[in-house]
Amino acid sequence: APLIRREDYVAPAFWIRTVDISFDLDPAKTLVISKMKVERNTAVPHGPLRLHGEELQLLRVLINGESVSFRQEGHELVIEAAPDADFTLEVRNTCAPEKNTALSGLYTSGGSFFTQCEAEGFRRITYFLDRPDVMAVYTVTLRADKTKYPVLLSNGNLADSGELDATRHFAVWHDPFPKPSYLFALVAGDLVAREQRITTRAGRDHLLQVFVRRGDLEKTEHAMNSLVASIVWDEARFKLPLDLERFMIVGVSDFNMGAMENKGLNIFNTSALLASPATATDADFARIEAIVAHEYFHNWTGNRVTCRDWFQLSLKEGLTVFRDQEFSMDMAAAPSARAVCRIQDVRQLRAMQFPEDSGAMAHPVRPDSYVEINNFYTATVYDKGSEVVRMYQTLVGRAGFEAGMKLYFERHDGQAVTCDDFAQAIADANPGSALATRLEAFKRWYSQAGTPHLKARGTYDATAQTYTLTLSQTNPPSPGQDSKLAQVIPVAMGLLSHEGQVLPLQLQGETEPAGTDRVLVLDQSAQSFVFVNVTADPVPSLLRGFSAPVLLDDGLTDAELLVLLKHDTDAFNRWEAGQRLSLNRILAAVRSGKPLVLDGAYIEAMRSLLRHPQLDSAFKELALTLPGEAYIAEQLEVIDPQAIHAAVDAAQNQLAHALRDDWVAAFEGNQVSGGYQPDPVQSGKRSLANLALAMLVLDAKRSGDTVWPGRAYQRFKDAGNMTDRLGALSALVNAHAELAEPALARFHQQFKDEALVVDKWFALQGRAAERDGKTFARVRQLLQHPDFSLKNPNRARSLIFSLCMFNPAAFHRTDAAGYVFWADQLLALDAINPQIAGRLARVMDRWTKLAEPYRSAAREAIVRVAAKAELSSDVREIIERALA
Ligand code: BAL
Ligand code: ZN
Repeated sequence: APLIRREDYVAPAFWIRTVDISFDLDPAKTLVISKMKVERNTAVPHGPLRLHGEELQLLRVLINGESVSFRQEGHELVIEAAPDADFTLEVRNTCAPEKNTALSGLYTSGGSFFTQCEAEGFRRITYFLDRPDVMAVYTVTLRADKTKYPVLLSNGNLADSGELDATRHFAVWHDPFPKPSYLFALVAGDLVAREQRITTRAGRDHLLQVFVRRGDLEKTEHAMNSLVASIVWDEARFKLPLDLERFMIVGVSDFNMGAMENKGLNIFNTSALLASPATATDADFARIEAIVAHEYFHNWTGNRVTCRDWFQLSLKEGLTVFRDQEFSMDMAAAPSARAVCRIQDVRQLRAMQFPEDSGAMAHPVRPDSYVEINNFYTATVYDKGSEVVRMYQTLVGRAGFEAGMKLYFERHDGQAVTCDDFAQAIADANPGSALATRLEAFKRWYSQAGTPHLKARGTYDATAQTYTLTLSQTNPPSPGQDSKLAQVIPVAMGLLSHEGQVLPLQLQGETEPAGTDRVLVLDQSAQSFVFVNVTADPVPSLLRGFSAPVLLDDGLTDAELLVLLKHDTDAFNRWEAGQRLSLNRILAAVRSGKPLVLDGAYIEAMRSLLRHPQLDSAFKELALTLPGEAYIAEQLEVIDPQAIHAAVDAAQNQLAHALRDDWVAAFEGNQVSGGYQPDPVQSGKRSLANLALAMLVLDAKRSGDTVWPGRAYQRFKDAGNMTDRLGALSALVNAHAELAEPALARFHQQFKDEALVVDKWFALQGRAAERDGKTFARVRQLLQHPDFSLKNPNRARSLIFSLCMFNPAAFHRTDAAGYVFWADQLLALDAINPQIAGRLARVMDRWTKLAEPYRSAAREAIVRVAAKAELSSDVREIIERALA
């Protein structure tokens, strides 16, 4: 497959204005008839009409009702003799939905039909100009057996429906909004719907529907509530209303992504849709709320204004992630709960995006080239993209950002545009702002890959009462980018005295202090900021709220970090100070090769956090959770996954032991009474109680005590909700307690008919803390379990990805068995579903940084995969980049 370059973009030679498409739905062979109104694009050189098509059987091609000569070149249908005047094009073809295990295009799942067209799935349905800058108005006719497929859905509004004969029926859907083909969707099946009617602020009535399989209806209440909340929020915050009479969500259990924002007909992975207290955890409830919101928000950021080409993917994804993160924070409401949201988002960024940004697949937020666009639905495009949008807001303020969004829609509604268009709109709405005056430099966030390293050093002059803060940045090279320019880095900050008092912030040249919290903008490789009238040697609190996606070295001592941990007014930095104290100790142990021994000062700091009378339980849980092993690895030049794990394990065990009585108090003090609610207060208590229980069971393993494992087993059995049940089960499993086995067996027996819970059962075992190779051995055994299948993406992820991606200590083995396992599963998966296989291939992104013997063994496994002739282009691209 060829490399596609951003700079080679040319507008299409033809526009398709309307599509009248019909489907005679049959799992083995579906007939598709597509009639299009086509116009030549006179703005580009005259050329043939080239339509994309893959895995299709072509039956006929007509232009203006007459047959026309054409040829097939690879995945293109080429018509040389297309007229200059507007014409109608009719294409007939068939496709085979039941054979479609790639889950891209039209496929069957559980006896129903579903589609997934982003990014390039529509070409697996019919021949088309399958690119996002070709936008058409669609009318869709579905014909199918009425008993097997009583529900027939597509985008937009239902225009007609009825019987065809004794066994078949039809429906006609019309979507008035021109859209790119990637937003097309259809669903046909035996589904039931939860319905709600709403009237928006604008006074319009809408029908909201959530379609699922019979039996799942009661698990859709949370999704429906989340949808209503999303609609209300987008109208209030950004003045963006729902624009369709009907808004539908459909759940499907075989799905590559979390969900898809098809216009008016969102299709969801059931894992991102279905929740009941008995089957879903608090984290699931939060994730569902965020994803329902995300897909809904795409209706404006993605659908009304879409991407000109796939290099601009972050235009819609970074922006929409930012919007869903803001929504989740606003839903959490209380300041402390907002901080918890932010901490969780940053933890995710550090765990997934930072390693990506320093590995073989490092790419800018707006990539320059790709072979397979599916490989670029990445943490960089999504999560770093969101951080870039957040920096706009930090630089122009919240009101300025809202004004920028308004201008963006005024200019571009109905268009397919670029990241530059977005940047220009935000800047133009904020003339003279810190953004507008540095716009070109700011846009380096789109073009330069890699995580900037920000260094901060301060000096206090007691006589002059000045504090000079010097900020500097380095931007390490990444594949294809050897040297880089300085980034524009907004550094939100404050100063505290060593006693914890907040100090006023007055920069040299200012006549009075400008508050106690401000944003410095670093736009050079180094800059000094001089604060005046500083009455005490300050402790700087930098990058508050994680105001830029960088790695910060502030050189603070333990004593200074302890000041921030106790007193910082910024909850994020308070958490960060605790993480840094932990990180410093773990890194020292890993670097020295000596066993980790936690010191008294650290233990006491953690104890006072845990005992703190005012801090929220949710915050305590985050503060007492050690940094992730992937993030720890990012701080090291050479990665020894076993050494990292040993240090984390030692820290965990010592915290468990030293704070034992405090963990007992935390467990007992965080029991929830009353009915289950997935709100911040209840879920915070459950998360801290679960952490405390895990610590107590871990410490019991060391001491041989049987009381806490027994209590955990009891709690597991009696739990009134999945969060508590899974928490107790994972405490037993991760500590390798004897009761883990009967608990796992009982859990499976109890939930064997709940696919999403069986996924949790596999995932828990795949992620279980490694001890003596037991976890790895168990995962290998579980491959043979009758419930395991590589065909269902959720199931494949639950076992294979859990081990390879989220369990470094079980995966990186001195005998290389983990890598052999990876290569075997990757090749098996690639033959079924290249997109999912492409994700699994990413596990080896960072192999060059591994210590021996891991490095050589990893290389051998990668080379074995590369030697396979019939790899998908998805996996081939990742593997070639890894070996480059
Ligand atoms: N557009 C693909 C799924 C999502 O990001 O919403
Ligand atoms: Zn999205």
